[in-house]
Amino acid sequence: MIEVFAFATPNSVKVPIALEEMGLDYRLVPVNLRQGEQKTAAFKEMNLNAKVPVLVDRDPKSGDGKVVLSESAAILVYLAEKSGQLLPTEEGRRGKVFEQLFFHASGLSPAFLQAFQVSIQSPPQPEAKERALAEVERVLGVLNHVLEHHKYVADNEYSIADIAHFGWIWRHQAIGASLDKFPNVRRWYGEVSTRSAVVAAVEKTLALAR
Ligand SMILES: N[C@@H](CCC(=O)N[C@@H](CS)C(=O)NCC(=O)O)C(=O)O
Repeated sequence: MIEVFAFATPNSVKVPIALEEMGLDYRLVPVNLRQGEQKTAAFKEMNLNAKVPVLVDRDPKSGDGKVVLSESAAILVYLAEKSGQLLPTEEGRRGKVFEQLFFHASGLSPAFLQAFQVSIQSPPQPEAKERALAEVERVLGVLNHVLEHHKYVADNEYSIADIAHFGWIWRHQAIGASLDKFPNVRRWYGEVSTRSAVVAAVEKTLALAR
């Protein structure tokens, strides 16, 4: 059984989505960020960086003992390799999935995180908000271009790269962003958000904060 230490957050939701898509058994273990549970010594033993998600696999495909992993993109790659799903083996297509995963980790995710942090600042900082949203729009523009000629973000096959981007784009309204100017992203978002695995994972992830 795989355990996922998570909360109702954009980085957390990626992991149950992948697990639902792959049909792997798992259990979500809530880590209440509002109460600072990610900073406890017990949690930091799993992830010194004190952030969710963390995956614990007591039954890895090879090797002894358990695997404990942080960093949502690394977890997605681990699960794809474990299940043999959502990561193509052909090197060019596999490279494209990694391109999007790295773009996610170094571009889209930091832009959305910055915009989220600015959006909850008190007192409000309109200039900082405008700057942060401009960067969100820039990265959404890049993705819109990618999706102009492809069904999914790494070519025409759904992959872990779609799951990575979905995690943050799922929260676009919360940071005050709109997909209206990005019709290809909107089309992709509508399609991904209605997949049964995504609906189930989102529901279970949101329940962590109830
Ligand atoms: N690069 C990490 C980022 C993880 C991350 O930022 N997690 C947030 C929730 S989405 C968190 O745990 N924040 C709590 C904190 O910073 O104290 C990943 O992709 O997993």
